[in-house]
Amino acid sequence: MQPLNVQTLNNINEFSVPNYRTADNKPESGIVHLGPGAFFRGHQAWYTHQVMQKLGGDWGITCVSMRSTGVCDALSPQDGLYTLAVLDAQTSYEILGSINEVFVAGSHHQQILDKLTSPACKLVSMTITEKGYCLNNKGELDLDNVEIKQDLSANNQPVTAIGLLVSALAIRKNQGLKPFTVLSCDNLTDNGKKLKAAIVKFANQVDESLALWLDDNLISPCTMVDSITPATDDALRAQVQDKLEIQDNWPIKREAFVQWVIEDTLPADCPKWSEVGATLTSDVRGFENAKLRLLNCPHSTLAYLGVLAGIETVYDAMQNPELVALIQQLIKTEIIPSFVAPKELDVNAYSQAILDRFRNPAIRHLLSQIAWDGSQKLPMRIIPIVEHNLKAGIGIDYLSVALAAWCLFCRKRFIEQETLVDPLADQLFEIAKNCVDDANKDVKQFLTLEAVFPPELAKNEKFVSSLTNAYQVLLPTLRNANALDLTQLLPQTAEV
Ligand code: CS2
Repeated sequence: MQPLNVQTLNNINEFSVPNYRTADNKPESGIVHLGPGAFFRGHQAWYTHQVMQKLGGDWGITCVSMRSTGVCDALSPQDGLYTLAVLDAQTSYEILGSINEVFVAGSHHQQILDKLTSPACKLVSMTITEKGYCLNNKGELDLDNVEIKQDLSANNQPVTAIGLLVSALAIRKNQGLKPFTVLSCDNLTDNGKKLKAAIVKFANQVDESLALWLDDNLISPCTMVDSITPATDDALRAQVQDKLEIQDNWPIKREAFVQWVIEDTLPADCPKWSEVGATLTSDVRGFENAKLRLLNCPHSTLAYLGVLAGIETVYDAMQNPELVALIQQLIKTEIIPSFVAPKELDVNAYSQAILDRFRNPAIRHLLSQIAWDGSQKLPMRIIPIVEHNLKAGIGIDYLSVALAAWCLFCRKRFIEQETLVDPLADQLFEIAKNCVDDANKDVKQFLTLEAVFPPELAKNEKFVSSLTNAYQVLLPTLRNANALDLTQLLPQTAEV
């Protein structure tokens, strides 16, 4: 089987290949991207590929993996090229060429710094997940974070994205260059604002004048990103090999639906993503709120309840009538009333379309993947709704079910001695160790975790009682996946 690379591109006949990459020519890297995971490769790298396909331009992407060497090892031998499989009624395939190269922070520090400080670099985007920003529960840079402390105290190579960005921006300032634009593409509310604030706060610890310069000059638009991107599996590798007759080390798959909303502060000297379907708007917050609340919140709810019930994928969970009824009640009675949607969004239709996406039989999206990093995700996608609803006198009982399911999910991982993928795994296992199967006592243990439950909320009687009740109802599932009985939580009239 021939390997995928720029030499073999010409041999791929039936499928779309990049028209801007040849054996002896590639666009310059106008973009550096931190965190080239599957989501980035299926989403932003695809938009940028579309831009270059249609309009050309020097928008090649230099990728930086902050830790793992996997993407670099897989894509370097194939000149950054990879296959995107779009899963719908029929699967379509295209080869994307927007990635020029992949570096690893620990091994290629000088190359990365050279790229970041080159005048050609106009934009640094990132998908580093919620934890990559090192924020505290107020959404501000956590100066007590061990890695932030490390980056602030030593002259070593930075290990955090924030540390790396500030070190490059400091050099740009000294060289009289403009700062690059920074673009957060993670599921955080006000992601651009939080990112800029974190960068300025870090810079302020290093050099006050740098912080002032960044405060005045750093452009950091907010964004909302959306496309369901399950992890690559061997079945996809085999499928790509079979269809394209080419060996691709790391193809990517995603659903056909794709959305990118970017704040209209994006400077002109950036790829024209709006020419290929991205939306530029002044109200990203409205879209972000809608997506975090109507997609990510139900996603996490399904993930934790589903894992407790021994269900593997989102599609499978959507075949369970009780789970679906619970999600529908959650959406209708607690999520939709919790926020003001942008004028152009029909919330009911949007929410229905999301549930239809969850039912896509072509997508095998593992609940255990969505369950990762709960301590980082819940404060973005569930806790703000609870806080809002308590103030506004709106229900919180279904939201509590999601949170109780998460607590029990952490305990389940502990009891079964399985890895808990979460930066707070040690703390969570310590809590799990102290649990005694008494809902009142166990919930109290979890509520001590300030990173997830702000102290005000942890003291709120209505919340504590709702969470305790949900925990009590779900407790039997901890040791018996068949024990999930949601009927007690659903109104008598709910359609199951
Ligand atoms: C999911 C998201 O893993 C998760 O937490 O909720 O990755 C979700 O699939 C994307 O945000 C969809 O755009």
